[in-house]
Amino acid sequence: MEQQILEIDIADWQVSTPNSAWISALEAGKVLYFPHLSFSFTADERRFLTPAIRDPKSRNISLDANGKLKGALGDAADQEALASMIGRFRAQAQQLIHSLLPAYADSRSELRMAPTSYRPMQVETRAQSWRADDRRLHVDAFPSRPNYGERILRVFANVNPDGVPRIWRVGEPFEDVAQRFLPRVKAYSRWQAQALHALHVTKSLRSEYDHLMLQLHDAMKSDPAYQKDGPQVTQPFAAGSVWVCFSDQTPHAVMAGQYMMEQTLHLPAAKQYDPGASPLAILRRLTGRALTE
Ligand code: AKG
Repeated sequence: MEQQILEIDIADWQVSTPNSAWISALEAGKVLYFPHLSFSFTADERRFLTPAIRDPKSRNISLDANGKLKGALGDAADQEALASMIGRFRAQAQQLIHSLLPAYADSRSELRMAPTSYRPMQVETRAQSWRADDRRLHVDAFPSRPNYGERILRVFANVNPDGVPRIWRVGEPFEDVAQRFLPRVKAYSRWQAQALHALHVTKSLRSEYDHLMLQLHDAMKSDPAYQKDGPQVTQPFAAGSVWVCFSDQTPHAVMAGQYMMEQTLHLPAAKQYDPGASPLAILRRLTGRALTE
């Protein structure tokens, strides 16, 4: 399999010379790995390096667009300090994306930031259903929030204080995934999509694109032979490193690690450097249908 990880040796969140080879690699579904770029905790923030800071009722700790912190325990001062730490990561992740991908920044009003998350839990001990289990190779797809082909761009930082890497598996190019699984997926049913919307299972009508992405997500995760023997590489992301990928395109699975910061950004596929490289364009080509009507 072609190399799926591209290492970039910079140590500053502001990229001084954006590079078109990096941009095409990212849009081709590769992971950009910055082994020497890190998010730092202040001495005071080191007290947040414990899973006990998370409210057990929430999966993650997150900071929403209005600066509201969710999912954390602690008094008002703790919560404020934690929000400020997560906000600093958000600003740095945004700076990286804006300087690495200047055309995305030009359409800044269309680059929409999702809540920023801090994940202090250990990956290996998480118990989940197969569908929610991110230790299985998958592409991201949202069951309740149809996105009509909008891209899911994510910035991850391993902030482990003890040098423990975050270990991912990274799979084959999206087009190969689609060619492999499309023949097995259930056909789209518009009336079913309408029923899901009427029942508020989905926040808007699930498009055929969203249906196919969910089917690919489930088909990958529920296939043990693919999980074990499908084309893939194991990639440890070092403590004190950052990586970026389009998680709706790059098959990924997390196998081990603890303490991560994460920022998701959404971008219309039409605003990419090469919209033809997007999952929407690939699926349209392979099915011969518009998928978002
Ligand atoms: C996902 O959020 O889709 C993941 O696979 C999680 C990645 C991670 O926890 O490192």
